[in-house]
Amino acid sequence: MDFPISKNQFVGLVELSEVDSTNKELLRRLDADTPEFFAVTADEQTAGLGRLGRNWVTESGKALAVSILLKPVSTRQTDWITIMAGLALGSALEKFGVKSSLKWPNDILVEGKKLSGILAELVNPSTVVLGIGINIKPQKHSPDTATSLQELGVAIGKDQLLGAIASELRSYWSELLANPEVAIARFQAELSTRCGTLGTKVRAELPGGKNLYGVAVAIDDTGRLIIETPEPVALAAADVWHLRN
Ligand code: BT5
Repeated sequence: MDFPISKNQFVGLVELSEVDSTNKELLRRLDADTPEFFAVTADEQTAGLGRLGRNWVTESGKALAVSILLKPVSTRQTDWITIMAGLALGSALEKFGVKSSLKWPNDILVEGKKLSGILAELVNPSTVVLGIGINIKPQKHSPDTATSLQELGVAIGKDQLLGAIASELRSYWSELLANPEVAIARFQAELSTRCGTLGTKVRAELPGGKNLYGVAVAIDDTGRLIIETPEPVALAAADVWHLRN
């Protein structure tokens, strides 16, 4: 289904100049009546969140930070939210001529550097806060591994970007709601072109700190990364580094 490229695709959009974290702010505003696709953005995050309590840099006017409420009805949908968001973002960026690559599970890379990160937080089985950060301009405190649209020579306004994300997310999410099994099979096929992790030698750091080395060969139908070490191991959560093949 096609959705108009417009930030009106959000069902209520709160636009703030400064907040600790848009994910946290959405949680504070959440009640039983908050509609799906309610969203919060901010020009600056003073305590932006990455995974595992890590920091996400969002300096004033330099990046897009948006959090969106999703209401999955089955774990099949919940399992796929992060990867689906990565595919939708890749597709939105492509509309502006940006060729990106998804690093499993939540990074959008361009030329090997991180343009965008995704943080999906499960509040309860039917409530997920999906946070997306995209660098628009270089930032003083972001790591050397970061890039931004400006550094890539791409001039996109925040509203344009937000509109494209809203429209692509609606489209991917409506697919996943309508028929999860069909959508997941399609996402798996799309991953073979959009996911730079597949076919790559990786080091995967597991949540306990253990490292695994192997070739990433597939993403299974629950979104886990399969690496051959050489015996296949399925990873539900890890930090992955792409190594030279
Ligand atoms: C992420 O975590 O990549 C998830 C980022 C999600 C941010 C959004 S912004 C809207 C919403 N509200 C929030 O509070 N958060 C979400 P992770 O994979 O753990 O990566 C975090 C790591 O990325 C950090 O430890 C840094 O090394 C690096 N990093 C921090 N800020 C960055 C930036 N602006 N650009 C690129 N890399 C960054």
